[in-house]
Amino acid sequence: MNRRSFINTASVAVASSLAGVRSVHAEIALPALPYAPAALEPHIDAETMSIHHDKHHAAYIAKLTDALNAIGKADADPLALIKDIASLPADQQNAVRNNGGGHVNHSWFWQWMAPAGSGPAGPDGKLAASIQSTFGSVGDFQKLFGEAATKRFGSGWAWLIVQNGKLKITSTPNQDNPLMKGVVPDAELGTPVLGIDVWEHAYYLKYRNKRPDYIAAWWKVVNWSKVNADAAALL
Ligand code: MN3
Repeated sequence: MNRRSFINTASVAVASSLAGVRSVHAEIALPALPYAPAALEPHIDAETMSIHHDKHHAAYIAKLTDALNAIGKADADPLALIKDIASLPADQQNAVRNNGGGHVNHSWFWQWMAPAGSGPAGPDGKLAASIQSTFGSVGDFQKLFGEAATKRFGSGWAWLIVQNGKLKITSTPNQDNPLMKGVVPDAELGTPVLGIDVWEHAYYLKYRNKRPDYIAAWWKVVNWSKVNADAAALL
């Protein structure tokens, strides 16, 4: 390398490192699991939790980061972006929808679970009252929610949402969620207070093709203390 090309190379390196400092580059952090990967055993196995969190969730974050950098929205709140996908450049809408949804949905999902026996065993307070008036009983609610989760064809989620102060069970494909206006039908928009991931990566290692068995076991690790509090604030 002659002196001129060395200087040019060095200048480019300095300029690009300064640009890196000046611009806001998206670096969305993978939220830590709020418990050890084995803490939900035997209902959800440690290997599934580790792969699901460390590999799948991390992959959504990496792809979301690329998409946000591509549209110059590195410092945007992913939750705010996925509420208004239509406002984004057309060529990045799918990437933000899939990976922004993936990031947001999984960030919630880890918190909606907790080690069995570590908190309340079911709905209480305002949530319990609203479940009773809306669905009849907790058992009726769980049956309907489980049906929504079982019937979701392919990959997706079932949700308990609060819509205008009322509970509703919905389901979405892929990584869509009930806050995605313009993606989800208006009648199914609302704030999720509980959701279950029914992608095969959430259960296949332990439950194989038996999605209903996974759903039945998952109820044992629902974090009712969070769900009760979040629902009470919206009902
Ligand atoms: Mn998943």
